[in-house]
Amino acid sequence: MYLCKQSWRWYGPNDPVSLANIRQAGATDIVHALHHIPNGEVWTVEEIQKRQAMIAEYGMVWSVVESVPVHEHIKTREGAYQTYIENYKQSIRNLAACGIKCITYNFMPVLDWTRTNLAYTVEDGSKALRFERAAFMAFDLFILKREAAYTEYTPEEQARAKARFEAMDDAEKELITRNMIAGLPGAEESFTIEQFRQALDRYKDVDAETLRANLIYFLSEVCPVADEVGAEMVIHPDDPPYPILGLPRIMSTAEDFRKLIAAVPNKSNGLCLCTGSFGVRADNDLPAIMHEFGERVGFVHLRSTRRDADGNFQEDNHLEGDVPMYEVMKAFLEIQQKYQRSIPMRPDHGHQMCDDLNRKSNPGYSCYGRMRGLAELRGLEMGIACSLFAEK
Ligand code: DNO
Repeated sequence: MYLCKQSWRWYGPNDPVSLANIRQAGATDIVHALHHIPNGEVWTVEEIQKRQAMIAEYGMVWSVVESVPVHEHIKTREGAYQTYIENYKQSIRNLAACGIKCITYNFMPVLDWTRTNLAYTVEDGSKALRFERAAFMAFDLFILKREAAYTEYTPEEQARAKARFEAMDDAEKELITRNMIAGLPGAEESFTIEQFRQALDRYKDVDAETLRANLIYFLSEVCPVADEVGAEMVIHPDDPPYPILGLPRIMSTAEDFRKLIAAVPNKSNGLCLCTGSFGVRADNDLPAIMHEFGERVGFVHLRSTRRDADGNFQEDNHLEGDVPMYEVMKAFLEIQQKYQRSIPMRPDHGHQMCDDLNRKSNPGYSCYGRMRGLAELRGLEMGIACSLFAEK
């Protein structure tokens, strides 16, 4: 029987959640990136091997890269983008030569994932990540002061944002600014407000179709290399899965991924199925996405969110919230049997709970919260596997 590879994201030697902790959580595979290498430069075999050795010391294996970041110039197709693409190809070759063949990336302009609140206290006293729409609009209209925002929000939304902004004290304004633009873990960029305005400005002539064409160009360049070395490029969906701050977003739905496959049918053009990101939209049917793209699902992030009618969402415990985790896990097991391979999965994000509340960790990447997530998910997997798939 094919069961998932239980993996865990490790940010490197400075991650407060150590490799020793991860091993005790029961993960066997590590998801990792060379964050110290500037965006756009080649990852050398030597640097890759150094990290592999550290991980091997704890009896685990580095099997997924998250992420080799895509340089902004590739997304806007300007400047030295061709050089960055060549460097990217070389990094793929080097990673594959070291045996690491699953490469995660995203194509979100300027910002990677976005939340307004990184420590929202939930009913049981643990802390969760949250996206509060009124606070987000207040940031956009009255802190960032983006002109075009007035044409994008309805008068009712603007009024809600204004009331929310007026209720903020200086500390809250500062905090939301930091949360929005200082770069969440995994994002390779961080900005001041002025730099952020300039970064947004670089997209003023890049609409969704241009961005999609740029992604397709990038894939048509790198996928043949990935095919050749047996690697897969797995795209992470947009988080949140819709346009924000006037920036286009092109990987938010099944239809978005269909378009990518139609344009670049190469085997290596794969998907990182993140249930938390896709799951924020009620129109994304997660088990159906798992089945439709099964052959191309190279990596899975399991996480749940809870959304409300006002456009807010918060991260929920892994088996609660809007994501139908039983159906997702069942579909996940089904595709692994169908394609006869074990696919890496990581418990994505976790609340801060228990001793997490007394120590610092990367937002979303706590120790106990993720350990609870992994424990629940592996129990769910075993239950479904034993009752439905065990060979009689
Ligand atoms: C957030 C992560 C993302 C993800 C990138 C992939 O927690 O899921 O930062 O790593 O978007 O490129």
